[in-house]
Amino acid sequence: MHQSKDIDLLLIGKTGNGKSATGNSILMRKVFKTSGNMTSVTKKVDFEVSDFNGRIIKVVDAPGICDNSKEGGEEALDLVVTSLKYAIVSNPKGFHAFIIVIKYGQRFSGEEQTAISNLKKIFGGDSFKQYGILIMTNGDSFEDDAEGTGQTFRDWCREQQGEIRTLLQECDDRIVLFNNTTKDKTVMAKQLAELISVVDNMPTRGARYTDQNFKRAKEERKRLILDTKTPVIEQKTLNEVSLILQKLDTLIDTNDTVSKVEPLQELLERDQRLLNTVIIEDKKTGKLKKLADTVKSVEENLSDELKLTKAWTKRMEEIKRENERLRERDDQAKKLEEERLKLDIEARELALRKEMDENRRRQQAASEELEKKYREIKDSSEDGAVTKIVMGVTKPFRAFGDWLFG
Ligand SMILES: Nc1nc2c(ncn2[C@@H]2O[C@H](COP(=O)(O)OP(=O)(O)OP(=O)(O)O)[C@@H](O)[C@H]2O)c(=O)[nH]1
Ligand SMILES: [Mg+2]
Repeated sequence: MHQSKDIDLLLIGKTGNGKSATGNSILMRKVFKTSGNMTSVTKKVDFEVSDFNGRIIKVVDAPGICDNSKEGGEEALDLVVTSLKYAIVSNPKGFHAFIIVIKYGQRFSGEEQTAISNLKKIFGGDSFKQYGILIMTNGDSFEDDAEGTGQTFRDWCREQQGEIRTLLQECDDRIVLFNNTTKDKTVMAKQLAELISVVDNMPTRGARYTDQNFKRAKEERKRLILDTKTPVIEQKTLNEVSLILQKLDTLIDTNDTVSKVEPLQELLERDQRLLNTVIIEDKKTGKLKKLADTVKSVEENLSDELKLTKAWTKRMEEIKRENERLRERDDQAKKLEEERLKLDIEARELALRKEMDENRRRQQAASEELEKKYREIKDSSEDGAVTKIVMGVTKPFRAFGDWLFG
């Protein structure tokens, strides 16, 4: 047995099982708010202390754990984990025990089991074995049921089978029955004394569950949160993948390669963002690997299609450019030909003119020569000789000769 002056307790359990009411019973005063219906009441971590026979008892109350399969269970679990993390951090000395609150008269349902198993994962695999104490509320109902049967609570515990048996074993049979409705201080003190005795006889011998222990359970918590989130992430991711594939399908059917590039690029980026989210959510657990592989294969598909489309676009552009170049070349060739023709015509014109000029000059020279000879002949005025000469000159001048001597 180990008796420490202070006793620090953390209340945990499914919502509505009576954690806050139990906290009030332990502190022997009404400090925590309790609920009258099934909706959870405790939304944040709260603590109070009481002095019981010189022992300072601190009780930390926190939000209860709900059924994760229900809508919003994922956020509710996040809230519980955050709250419990806060409860641990804000009590640096640590806790002597977790008070796992269960309710008498309620079938130990799957929901209850999940709640317990999730709590165990939050604190770490062997945390209940070392630090767990069960408090069964609704002790008043038990008294009613047991009345006249002679059955004690211990007897009842021994008779239990199945999951509740497992839980009891897990907590090394540390269980106390609490009636939270009693106003009788003696009853209150008796049940509290019993609880303190269980705490004093824990095998941990006064050791506390601290932040260090909580940190060690980090991986388990990560997995638990992911387990709860996985179906939601899967659904969301697959919806997005389906939308991406639908768009890709319509794009593949489009013949206009140029107009496809941008939407394909956008789709690829959208898929890459999705892949990133899945990888982040996986938190290196490998749980979302299959999902990530699916998104990755879509990425590869998109990437291939984009590469092909880009290559086609490039080739199309090259052909277009080639055509333009050809057309330009045609235009240029035509221009050159025209230029050449023009030059040719001009050269021919020039040559023609030159020839004509030369002809003219030649004709002029011939005419002058003729004139000169005519003068000479005329001056010598010898008959017959003139005719002879005139008959020897060119034809055009023969007419002139004819006229002159005719
Ligand atoms: N009859 C009877 N009712 C109890 C007992 N303990 C708790 N209750 C009732 O059970 C209901 C839920 O109790 P709470 O203490 O609010 O439960 P909780 O676990 O703190 O719930 P959350 O804060 O929502 O997680 C309240 O109406 C309590 O009065 C008990 O021993 N006997
Ligand atoms: Mg409460």
